[in-house]
Amino acid sequence: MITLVADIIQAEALGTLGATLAGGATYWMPEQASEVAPKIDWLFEFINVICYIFFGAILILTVGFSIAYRRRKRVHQDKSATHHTALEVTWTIVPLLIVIVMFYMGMTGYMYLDTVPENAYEVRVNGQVWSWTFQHPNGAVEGNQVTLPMDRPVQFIMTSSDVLHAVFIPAFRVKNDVVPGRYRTLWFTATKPGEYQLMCAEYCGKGHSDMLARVFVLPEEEFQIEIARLAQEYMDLPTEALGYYAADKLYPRCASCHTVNGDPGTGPSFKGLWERTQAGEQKFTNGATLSQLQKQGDGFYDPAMGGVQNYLRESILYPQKLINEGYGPVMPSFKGQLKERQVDALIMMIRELETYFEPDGSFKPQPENTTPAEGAAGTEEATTPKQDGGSPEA
Ligand code: HEC
Ligand SMILES: [Cu+2]
Repeated sequence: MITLVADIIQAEALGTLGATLAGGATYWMPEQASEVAPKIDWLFEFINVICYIFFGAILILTVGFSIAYRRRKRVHQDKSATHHTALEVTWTIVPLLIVIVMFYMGMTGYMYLDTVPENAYEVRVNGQVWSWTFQHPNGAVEGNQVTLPMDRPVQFIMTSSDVLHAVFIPAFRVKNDVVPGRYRTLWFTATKPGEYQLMCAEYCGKGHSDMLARVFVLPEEEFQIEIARLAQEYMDLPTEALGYYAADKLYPRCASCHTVNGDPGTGPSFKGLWERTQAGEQKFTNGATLSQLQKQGDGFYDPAMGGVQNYLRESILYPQKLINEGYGPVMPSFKGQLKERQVDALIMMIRELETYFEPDGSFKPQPENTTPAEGAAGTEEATTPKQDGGSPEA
């Protein structure tokens, strides 16, 4: 206990005096990686230190008075004074001034964060259970990761496909809600190259704690190269690499609901999905079965006429059309979130699941010869798809 208090005092002294731990982090706060971070930390410390001063002063006076005026024989027991105007004015005016300073600093900071600079780099952010999509002005789309320029204001224009989410990037000290049916914005200027954590800060259901994204900040020149590469990423891939691309880059956005090892999740496992669809085994909440649908109409679902691909593509883009029996209508639509070629890539992955995943569901790395030309930062580390389907109850 005593060492803990000593630690806090020491760390607090470090943080407060401006001496910092690695990367501008203080005892309380993570690394400072945006232009507002030091300002926000300063205000936090200011309020913190005032709290310490008052805590100490009140504690000392309480203990001191308790001892000085405890019940004793020789103490005067006259009634105490009812007023002391000078004292009362002091203890009203001083805290009032302090609170006004806090309000002023908080309010100007809030206004500053609420006013987006005009030249900001705009990224469209979409939240859906339980993943993030980021769209760049040049058409590049990233899932659960976003590449951003350094030393330039960045604006997130955010919407949700389903429920309330919130974007929170602790190292940048910014956070804002993401609300279905309206746009919300958030802006910051990243000041250090590196990788940072973005998380959802609004409880949005079972997979909420998995709703994470990585933020890559690159110096301007590297950023320009990387963003151009990202826009072409899946277009340039040879067809045989598409399945790996899907397993590595796209499947993580399905992993909170669909496993690849056969375990049940919020949605049906992808294991055996191709075969089930070919055989028409799916039963839907409207009473139909897929094998019935395969025989009807213009052959849209007929496996002999590309019906398996049609069914899978439709399930990804219009998931509410047919709901599998035993599951809820909770899958978000990926229309607009995935490009056609990315949907193709996912279908290819589902078709040959064993090529891309071990039986236990872990990701099989891509053999060397299909690796696209060297990737820049942000693409080197493979995202290991979740193995448990993000379903803690299961
Ligand atoms: C929030 C959970 C959730 C996410 C995320 C999700 N799905 Fe689903 N998915 C479901 C549920 C629930 C069903 C079953 C109900 C239905 O048919 O809509 C389903 C059904 C499907 C089906 C039909 C399965 C069958 O057996 O007929 C396909 C294909 C599919 N999802 C693909 C995907 C792909 C690809 C992704 C990622 C890009 C994805 N889903 C992301 C919940 C999700
Ligand atoms: Cu969320």
